[in-house]
Amino acid sequence: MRHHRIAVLFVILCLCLSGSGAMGATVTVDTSTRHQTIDGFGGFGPKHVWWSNEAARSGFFDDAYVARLIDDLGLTIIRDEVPPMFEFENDDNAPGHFNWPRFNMTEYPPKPHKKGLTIAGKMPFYRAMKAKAEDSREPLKFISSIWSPPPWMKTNKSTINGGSLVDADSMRAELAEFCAAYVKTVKRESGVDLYALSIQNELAFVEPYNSCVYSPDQFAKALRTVGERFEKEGLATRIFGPECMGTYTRRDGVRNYLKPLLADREGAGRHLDVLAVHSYKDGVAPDYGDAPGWTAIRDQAAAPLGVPVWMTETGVRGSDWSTNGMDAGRAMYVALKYGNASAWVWWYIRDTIMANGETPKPAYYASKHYCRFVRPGAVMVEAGCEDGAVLVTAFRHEANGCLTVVMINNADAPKKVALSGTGLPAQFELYQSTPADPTCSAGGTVPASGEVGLPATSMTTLVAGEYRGTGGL
Ligand SMILES: [Ca+2]
Ligand SMILES: [Ca+2]
Repeated sequence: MRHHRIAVLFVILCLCLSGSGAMGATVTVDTSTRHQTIDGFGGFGPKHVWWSNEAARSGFFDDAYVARLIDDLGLTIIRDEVPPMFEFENDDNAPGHFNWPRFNMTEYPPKPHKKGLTIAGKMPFYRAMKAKAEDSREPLKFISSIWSPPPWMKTNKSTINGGSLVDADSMRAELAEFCAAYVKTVKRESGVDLYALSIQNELAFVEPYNSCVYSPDQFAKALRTVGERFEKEGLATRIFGPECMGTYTRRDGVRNYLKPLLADREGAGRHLDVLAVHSYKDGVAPDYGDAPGWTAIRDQAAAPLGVPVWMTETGVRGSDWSTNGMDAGRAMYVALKYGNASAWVWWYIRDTIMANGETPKPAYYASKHYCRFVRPGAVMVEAGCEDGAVLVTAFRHEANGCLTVVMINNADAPKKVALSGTGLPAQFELYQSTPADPTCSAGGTVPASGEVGLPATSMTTLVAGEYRGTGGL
């Protein structure tokens, strides 16, 4: 009887310990098994929306916003829209010849007060971001997407309500000239070498705002024409796309848009440098996807083309740490882990992960766990935890001598974990976000040989090595 009672007590004790997380699980990091190289993390736009009337008078950003993105969040990708009215009338009838005075720097003809929708209105923000990144010696990539070609190139003669690019080689050549002129103009006006350009945002959708619909074949033909023009001009700007919904099998998803590229890898397929998707259901409601969905995009589309995967637009859900923050962290984790994504780019930073460009939301801090501590050029290495509620990714940056381990405790109970792996540094800096303090707070240093406490519903980043001021643009 006594033995029986002791056995029962032992079982209860074990249950209590595992329930409280006191029995540690092991997080394994294998730096010798390498996956994708990180291009960066970031989002869209300045502090005030580009279509704001007020900001046209007072400016679209301030120094505090720019400094916060570069020095605090650690943003390394900033996305923008290519202004369609940059060529609101054809410069001339020769798409092979730039008639520069006819490209429109300052006007948005339907709405003259919308200065943020012009090249001249946008360039101060580009120059400020570039200068701040250089001053802080942080890497920064600028990327841009076309929401609509100029109206005269389209079937509906408008930038809004869908329509298509006129299906003719001559008009594809005009689109290619428009893209090349934009890249050259951004360089001339801001000094920025545009890292990547998308020839069409969410190309399956008719929207009441700037939009344009491409069939998969039309997309492939336009992509090829723009890609060949970039080669001819010697432009290093990569082309990312198709910025469709991040679903593999749906009609408006990756499979259909990639089909003509995979069937013509030496032609059109050669010009897609990055496979980019948006994590939405419909262009508005976030859909962060799941492990099989991301893996299908990676294995069946990106891998055969030999290109990286980017997520270039999505929003957030909820408002508190447990929803807004944890959702953002899990979304990035799934894309990184199962899609081997090399970039994650939010929609308008000012509203998506901040409030009015002033106050960070929990999703800002969840992003920071990756953004600040995983710099471009880092390679995701194999990592995992025997406890399925602990979601682990790890990144090794050789040039910076930096190892970053990001751990999400997805459970409602606290956990303790021990690190295991060869060549781990002696100690890490710890940064943590919890329901009580969702601000990615510094928590001192922890020895790699000890246990790390992961509070319930939390994110923890361990980092060793250089991750600030490691290089310019
Ligand atoms: Ca033209
Ligand atoms: Ca021309």
